[in-house]
Amino acid sequence: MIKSRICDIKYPVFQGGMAWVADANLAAAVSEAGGLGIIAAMNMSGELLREEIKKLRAVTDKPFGVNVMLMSPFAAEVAEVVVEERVPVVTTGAGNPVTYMKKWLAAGVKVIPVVASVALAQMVERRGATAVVAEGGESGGHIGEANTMPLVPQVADAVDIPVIAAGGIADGRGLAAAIMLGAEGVQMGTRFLVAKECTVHENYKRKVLKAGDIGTMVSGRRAGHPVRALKTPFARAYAELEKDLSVTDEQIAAFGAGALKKAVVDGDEEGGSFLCGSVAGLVTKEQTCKEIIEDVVSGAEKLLSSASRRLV
Ligand code: TUI
Repeated sequence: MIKSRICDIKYPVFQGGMAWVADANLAAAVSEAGGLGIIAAMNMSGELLREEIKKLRAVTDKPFGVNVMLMSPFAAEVAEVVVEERVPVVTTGAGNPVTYMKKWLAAGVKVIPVVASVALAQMVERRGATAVVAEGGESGGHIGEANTMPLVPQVADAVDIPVIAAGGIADGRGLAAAIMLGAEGVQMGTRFLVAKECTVHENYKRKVLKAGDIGTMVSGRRAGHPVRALKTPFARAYAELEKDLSVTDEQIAAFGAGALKKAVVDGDEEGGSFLCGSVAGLVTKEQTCKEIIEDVVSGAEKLLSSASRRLV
C-alpha cells in the first residue's frame, strides 16, 4: 500500500474533473474502484449538478468529489449545492477559489484546489485548504505556465498540506515519480477519458488511443486561457486564427464556441475540440476504472519497493 494523507480513499488516485466528460457514471466507477471520482460541474446549473450527485449516490456510497470550474457563470450556485448536498470533497479549477472556501470548510467539505502556481498553493493553504492538486502544463484542457516536474516539488516545499500531482501522469511510473517529487497521490484525466465507464463519443476515445508523443498542442494563449488539445484540423485552424491580427478576439471566440461539446457528445472530427493531455501516447487501451487504478497503483508499488536496488 502507498501511504498518503488524502481523504478516506483506498488508493491515492483522483480522476480529473474533465468538463463534459466527468459525469456521475465515470465518477462513481472511479470511487467504487477505490480512487476519488470527481463530477465536473463545469457550466452546469446548480440543479443539474444536484441531479448528477443523486445519480452517483444511487450507485456508490464511497467518497467522491465535485470540481467547480471557477470561470463558470454558475460557479456561485454550484458552490451552494456542494454545501447543501454535503459533498465530501470539492476541487476547483481555472481561478482562485478563496471566495467560496470559508463556506465549504465550515460545512465540513474537504477543499482541494487545483493550482498551477506556488503562490496560489500558499494562498489556499493559508485559507485552510485540505490539500492541493499541483497541475502542470502537460495536462489536457486549461493549463498554467509551469510544467509538472518543476511545479510539484516547488509546491511540496512551499506548503505543509498534502500535494497531489497532475499533468503528464498515466501509469505506475507517473505515480512513483510523483511520489519522488513530494506528492502523496496523483490526478489523472486522459487515462480515464478512455475508461470503459467513460461515455465520451467513440471518436474521442479512438483519437486519444491513436495519438502519439507529439499528438497534442496548446492554443488559446492570445485570449489568456491556454488550452491543450489533440492536434486536429480544428486545433490547428484555431491557432492560425490567433496568429492573424486581422481576426478579432470575438471572431475567435465564436469559432471556438461549443467545440468541446461537439467533440464529447457528437464526436465531431471537424468542429470538435478534443481536450487531451500530452500523455496520450502512453494511453493505449480501453480498460475499466478498476483495471486502470489497480494497474497504476501496483505499477508504482513495484517500482518504489525495488527502487533501492538501484543504489550501489
Ligand atoms: O481548470 C482546469 N482545466 C480546465 S478548465 C476547462 S474549461 C475552460 N476552457 C477554456 C478556457 C478556460 C476554461 C478545461 N480544462 N485545470 C485547473 C487549472 N487551473 N489549470 C490552470 C488553472 C489556473 C489558472 C490560473 C488556476 C488559477 C489561475 O489563476 C489564479 C488567480 O489568481 O486568478
